[in-house]
Amino acid sequence: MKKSVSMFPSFMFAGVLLLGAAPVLAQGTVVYDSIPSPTAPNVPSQGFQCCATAEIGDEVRLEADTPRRTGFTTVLMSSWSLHSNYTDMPPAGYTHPITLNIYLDAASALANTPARAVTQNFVIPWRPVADPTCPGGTAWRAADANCYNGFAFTIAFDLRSLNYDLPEQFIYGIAYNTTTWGYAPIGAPGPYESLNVGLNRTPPVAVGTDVYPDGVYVNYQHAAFYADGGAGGVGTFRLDTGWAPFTPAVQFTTFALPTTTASCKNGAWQNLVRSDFTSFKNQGACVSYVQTGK
Ligand SMILES: [Ca+2]
Repeated sequence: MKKSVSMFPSFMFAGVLLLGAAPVLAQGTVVYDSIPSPTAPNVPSQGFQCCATAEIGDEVRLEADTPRRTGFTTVLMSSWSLHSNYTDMPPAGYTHPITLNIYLDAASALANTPARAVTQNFVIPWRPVADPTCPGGTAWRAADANCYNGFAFTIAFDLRSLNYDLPEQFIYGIAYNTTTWGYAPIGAPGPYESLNVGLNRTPPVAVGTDVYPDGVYVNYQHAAFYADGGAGGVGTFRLDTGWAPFTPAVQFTTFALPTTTASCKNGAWQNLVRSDFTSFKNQGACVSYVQTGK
């Protein structure tokens, strides 16, 4: 089923409306969603530095009869780094580049030739300080009273400027570098050694389809980490098995542009946008955009 999501806090919309000048950016349609809801203070995750990982993702099929123009891709991450170990870095977190790759099929994933790739710098939050009352004294205590060693948070890739229509089915990958792993290892220690990609362990996914419920796409640089012991290749982005019930936790949102005046009708204008992703005030504005491009 479809659901809409607001990408911006409501106070931002309020500010826009008060100013009256800036355009209101549209909401998107969620076309694939494996992020657990609600999300716990921390979630199971795939470590990159620990586990010789360069990229992890999945093959997904988008919800039928939904828009295809790229909007946002949100990825659930888990940070295990303490600010106290990196006091020369900002209290709000450290900045790390992370890449989202979109591959058309298994062959292009294997060849690492994505149809589209977006790299953004994200501020990675530190995990909260240890609570001595937690067992072992290293974990932090969350509002749910439980103790966690990692901190779950999301990053959002903005894919709108790609002006790209996603295929019905594709393979996505999340890639970043760590001290000794990744496509271009950094070669120096840093907090990215404790940055993981979050996993959902409660299938099936909420929106869209996980094509291989027991598999993920992953690039390990150690043969033994693959279920087949590396028989299918090592250091390539390919399908690995034995992952059930875990699946990477991501959400894709998309937009649609009106193509005919009829496509604006019966309330449909509310789910359409201009090519600059501004939304329509009413059906008439949508019809006018189709007719005049304005
Ligand atoms: Ca899967």
